[in-house]
Amino acid sequence: MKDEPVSWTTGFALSIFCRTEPMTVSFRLAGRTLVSSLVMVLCFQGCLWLTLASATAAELAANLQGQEQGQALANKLPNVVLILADDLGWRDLACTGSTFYETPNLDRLAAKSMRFTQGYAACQVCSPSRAAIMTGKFPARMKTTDWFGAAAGVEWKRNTKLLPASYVAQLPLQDVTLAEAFRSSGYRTFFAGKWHLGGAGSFPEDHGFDVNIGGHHRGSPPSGFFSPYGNPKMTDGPAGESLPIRLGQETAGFIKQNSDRPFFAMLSFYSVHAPLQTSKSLWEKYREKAASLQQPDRRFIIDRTLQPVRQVQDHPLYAGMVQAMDEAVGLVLKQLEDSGLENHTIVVFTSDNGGVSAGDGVATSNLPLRGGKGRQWEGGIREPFFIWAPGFKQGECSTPVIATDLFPTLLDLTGLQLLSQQHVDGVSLRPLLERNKIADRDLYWHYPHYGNQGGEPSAIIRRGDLKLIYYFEDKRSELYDLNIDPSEMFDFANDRKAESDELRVALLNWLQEVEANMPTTNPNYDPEGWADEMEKLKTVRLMNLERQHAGFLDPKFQPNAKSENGGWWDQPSRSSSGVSGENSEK
Ligand SMILES: [Ca+2]
Repeated sequence: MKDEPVSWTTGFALSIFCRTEPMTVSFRLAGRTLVSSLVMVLCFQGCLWLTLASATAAELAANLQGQEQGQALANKLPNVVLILADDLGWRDLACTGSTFYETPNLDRLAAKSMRFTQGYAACQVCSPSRAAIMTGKFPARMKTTDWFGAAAGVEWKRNTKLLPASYVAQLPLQDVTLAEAFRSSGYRTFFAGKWHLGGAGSFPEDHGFDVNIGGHHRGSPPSGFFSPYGNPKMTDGPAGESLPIRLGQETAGFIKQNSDRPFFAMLSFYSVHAPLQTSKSLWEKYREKAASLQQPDRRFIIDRTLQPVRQVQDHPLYAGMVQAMDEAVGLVLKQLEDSGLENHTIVVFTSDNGGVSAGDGVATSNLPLRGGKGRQWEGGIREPFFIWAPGFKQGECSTPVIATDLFPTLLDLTGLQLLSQQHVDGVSLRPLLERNKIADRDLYWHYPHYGNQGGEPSAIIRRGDLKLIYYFEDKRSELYDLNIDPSEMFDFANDRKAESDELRVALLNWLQEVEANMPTTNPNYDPEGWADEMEKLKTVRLMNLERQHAGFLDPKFQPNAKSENGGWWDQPSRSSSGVSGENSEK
């Protein structure tokens, strides 16, 4: 299996460039996905879970039968731990199909969770997606459609056909957030990590969190992933301390201190967003692993826009970051066990947008999904999406679900009252956790912006297996059937015109209904300049990128933490440094 990334790459690249037999490739990729999925370990633990207010008497009786702790647990509302990764791709975990990254703790969590294989972020970039988790509303409805800080309108300097739409750059204060809902029900609320939902007046503590460690206006760690952090909302640790490990420790500490009262803890990693930084020991580990694989002829392809797309998972710095985050998750899971709360705590894990296959650190590949962070294809929005709810079902669920569902789901699972006026774009997934169905519905995305990773101004509707992407530049549509073509290689927009028209009308009606902001024509657009840029990309830039990324695997690679693509950090006092669990001193 060691050549797997290469063969995926080749198949995908071929299907992009030679559209002769895309279906063959897609089926093959889908088959590989299935095999990967089957590798996921199924292990059932008969966990006690009292669903309190929403459980029927019969269910409650069944749950209590044979459980000694029943009565004690019934006196306390279930806890919730929501773990959110930053920029983690759908295939960035061993349990979701990666053969390069190592994630034993998340694999363990996944094994006892309901794993939603078609779980989505609400946007292909970060702040909108996070706002949707906090409010249960789609970003288009709140006008929070781009990452906070992105240029829009006349501030836009790139040579593009459209000027990106204006957007609201803070989490709306009038919304009742998930944290406020829990706090008003007596929960102690805790936030650690990346916020990126506004500045002063819109910090986590302004939106319902009792405790905020490290959350502020920025979308990446100010001074990187090792202390000193330069984070205005967090004290520094000892020089060289690992940020994800620290956030895991802070979360575990909060759990320990609050084990006798209901809590809602949100661990919102800065990982695995750029800058790409890891310890020397982890870089060495993954460099050797990558070097042992058959080396690809090329790591990147050009898929329509100006950012080359990574096709191979073999970035040693990124792999180190994935491992560090996984170890931090392990600390939290262990604390739940040590505090005797593992059967009384719902744990959710997901990410805010797809893996960065282009732009930024060009860190990973989301194959067999097309594209990555910022882009409108599945690689930009489909995520690992696990819900561990003790007493509910575990296994796999292929019903499409989305981050706005978390708000009503968590209220429902904890027995709190739903706030139907608030989480209007989500539904409770509880029926799916009971192996029942939820009503069919359309899912929508709206990104009237140009992503830094090559994303195009577009909106999306998903209905059943069909996904229509509508492009604002030229009002063109792409129609994909995700059941037979999860890699979005085969555009049916012309062949299945009636369905395409129907979905486009539904999408445009929805955009009108939510009064979505739209991009406008760019009077300064220079088509020749664009063509020149594309030419430069295909020659100089692509070659440089290939050379640079092959260089990460060179045994002579030298750390350079200040370079555009990061470097490793090495703690001077130890030869084997920092973030690895067994090496970690804290
Ligand atoms: Ca992100």
